[in-house]
Formats: sequence, C-alpha cells, structure tokens
Amino acid sequence: MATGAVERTLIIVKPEGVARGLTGEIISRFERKGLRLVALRMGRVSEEVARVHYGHHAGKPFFPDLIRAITAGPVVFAVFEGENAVRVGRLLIGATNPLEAAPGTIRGDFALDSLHNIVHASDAPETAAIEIERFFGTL
Ligand code: FUP
Repeated sequence: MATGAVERTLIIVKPEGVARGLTGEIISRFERKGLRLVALRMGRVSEEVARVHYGHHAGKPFFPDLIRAITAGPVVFAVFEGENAVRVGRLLIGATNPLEAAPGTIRGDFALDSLHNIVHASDAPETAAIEIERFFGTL
C-alpha cells in the first residue's frame, strides 16, 4: 500500500567519499533501502556552482573551506526515486555533523567532521527539483 508521495532526491558522493572508495557502498545503501536509481554520473562541482549550491551558507566562517572541500576532486551525482525519497535519503545519510549522526547512517559510519561528511542529499522535494536540474538538466 502506498503511504507517501513518489519523490526524487539528488545525492552527491562528495570528493572525500569518492577518494576513499566509498561510492559503491553509498549508492548501495540507497538501493538496498528500496529506492530506484534513475540517474548516475561522475563529474566535478565547479567553484561557481558550489557557491550557488551552498548559497545558504555564504558569509559563514566555514564557507571558504566548504567550497574548497566540494570542489577538491571528482564527485558522483545520483538521482533516486521512490516513496518519500527525500525523507528516506536524509535518514540514510544522518545528521550534518557526523558527531551527531547515528551509527548505521552513512555519516555516522564513515565521517568524523561536518566539512568532510562525504555525502549530500536534498533536504526537501522543492530543493531536490532545483538540484536535479542543476546537475542533470531535464531528466
Ligand atoms: P546538509 O543538508 O546536512 O548537508 O547540511 P547543510 O546544507 O546545512 O550544510 C551543507 C554542508 O555545509 C554540510 F554538508 C557541511 C557544511 N557545514 C559545516 O561545515 N558546518 C556547519 O556548521 C554546517 C554545515
């Protein structure tokens, strides 16, 4: 029985996650949960796009480090679809600060600090639509 709207969410395996060889593990966790992979590509986040993507943090002390971290190397972009995909994605990645992310979540299991929390997931269906367009164009 359907219990929620079918949504899409944008996942980014950040440079640190790719460099540490965690791409498969991260994508696999979303698949195993039951979400459907609908788009996947490797690429980079340019400084210009990073400033837009993290625009809500512009001016904060950690902003320069945040831009440096997300542009530091190749990333993997993925779109997953399913019931409540945005909320499910947020559950799977865990809290922004890995010190507060529960064990069993991606950040809880694989990260030590916020700047290197290895994965991004959209925080609302409206944000997801903007982020999917940003990194995949029209799907
Ligand atoms: P999230 O949606 O969980 O990635 O969290 P935000 O959009 O609020 O933050 C984006 C990124 O900024 C986080 F992944 C890590 C970084 N950040 C910090 O380094 N320190 C903070 O206090 C908040 C965010």
